[in-house]
Amino acid sequence: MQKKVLAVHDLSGIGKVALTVTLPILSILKIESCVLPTALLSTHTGGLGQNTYLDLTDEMKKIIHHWETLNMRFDGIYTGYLGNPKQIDLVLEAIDQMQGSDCPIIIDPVMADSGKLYRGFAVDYPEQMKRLCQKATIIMPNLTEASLLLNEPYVEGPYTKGYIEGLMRKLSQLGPKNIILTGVYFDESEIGAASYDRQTDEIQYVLNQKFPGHYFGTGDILASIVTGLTLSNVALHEATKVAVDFVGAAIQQTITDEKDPKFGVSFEGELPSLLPYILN
Ligand code: PXL
Repeated sequence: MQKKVLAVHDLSGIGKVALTVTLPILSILKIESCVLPTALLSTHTGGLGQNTYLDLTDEMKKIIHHWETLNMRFDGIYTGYLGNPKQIDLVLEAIDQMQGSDCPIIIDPVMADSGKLYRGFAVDYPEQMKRLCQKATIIMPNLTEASLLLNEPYVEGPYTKGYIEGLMRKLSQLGPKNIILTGVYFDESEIGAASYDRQTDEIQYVLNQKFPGHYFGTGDILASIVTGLTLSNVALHEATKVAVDFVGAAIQQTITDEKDPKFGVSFEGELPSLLPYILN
């Protein structure tokens, strides 16, 4: 049976973040996406000028209530950019009402990067996001989001293994079984992610060549692949490796294409590399 994921993200028209990367990735893995959009933006909020922003909180409430009448049950719930604390409450309601019997909850606590909250988020937002992370099976913060979830000061890289491992163990104590920490690097040559499984206390690092600059949407691509592969029964550490390698290849392609990374990475040509992971 084909699996069905509830995808809770914004729709940014330009910039290849959120739904515009989530949907193609889940589709190529033969997973059905049911979409609960959080906001409609002209572009992402990260440096493409004065983006428009239509908040969809009230619409989300109506959509959830309609779906409850349809008795919807999902095989996975995957959330990314949520605009405000009210949306966190709505997602908690959706989890409560529509979580299937074997339904991983994958939370990408999108709110900050490079030591700073994204434009538009209040200072108490991380505290609200923590409530959602407590319900998660897998959380996928970057290092800024991890420090905010733990109420710790942001530390600039390069990092030590001791620091990274300490963060992951503390994050798993919030509730999630698995942690994937993104943006991990130990020197200026390589960057990637660390995955942690609380059950085995096992940590894996996947690192690829580090390029200067910021590549928008790569966190969303990573989390979408981990979501899809988890639903395809691929184990955490392998899913993380596939996702990090995919992002590395997409960044390489963006550089080859001489594209401005503010407009997102050239990931489309890499999609067929995910075909072997379709669950039959
Ligand atoms: O890639 C994360 C993301 C998602 N959605 C919106 C964003 C960002 C990052 O800047 O602005 C609207």
